[in-house]
Amino acid sequence: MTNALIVIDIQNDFCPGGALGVPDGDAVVPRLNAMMADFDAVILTQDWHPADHSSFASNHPGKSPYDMIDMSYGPQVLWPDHCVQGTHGGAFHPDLAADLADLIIRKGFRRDIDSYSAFFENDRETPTGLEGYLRTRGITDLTLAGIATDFCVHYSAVDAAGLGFNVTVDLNASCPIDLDGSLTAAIKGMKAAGVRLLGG
Ligand code: VGL
Ligand code: ZN
Repeated sequence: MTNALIVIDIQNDFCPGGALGVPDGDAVVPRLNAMMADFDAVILTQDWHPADHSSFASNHPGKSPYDMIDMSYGPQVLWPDHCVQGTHGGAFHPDLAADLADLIIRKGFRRDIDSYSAFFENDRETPTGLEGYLRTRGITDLTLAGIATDFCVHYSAVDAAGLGFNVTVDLNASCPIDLDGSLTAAIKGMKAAGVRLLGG
């Protein structure tokens, strides 16, 4: 068994004071840092959008953050501008031990498609390449944690389980956005996909 810790989107914009700040988003950082030593590989994901990204409400006249729209690939939540490439909001939280990561995988960099999952973009078929990296390193077991439990952690975990990895999500090292019941739906979806849930 070879295991990896995948730390999802611990970026300033998802922490208190950030554009899409989740209450207590920064509280999981010490726990994540401590967990890193227990794994054969540490991977960080980074939400990384161009300023004209189609998931931003500001790029859809008349729309507000958290409205839903139909994209070519299905329904999409519109978000406040966040994690714009090269900005402070897109940078990792300064206390995250990012130097200990083997790989940083960026997602959401194509204007016309959002990407919650670390494995596939929101069309559910365009790969990020992470699967190939993990397989070529012989990694079989994944622990995922970070922000947001009900979006990027959830989608990444369900995809990883679907790809045949043994997947655990550590809820004590994760933080939700919790939009219209999204946390309850995410927990249900992860359980149904065979994801092991720790804590919570
Ligand atoms: C995320 C909303 C928009 C996340 C990313 O990291 O969960 N959520 N972009
Ligand atoms: Zn995003």
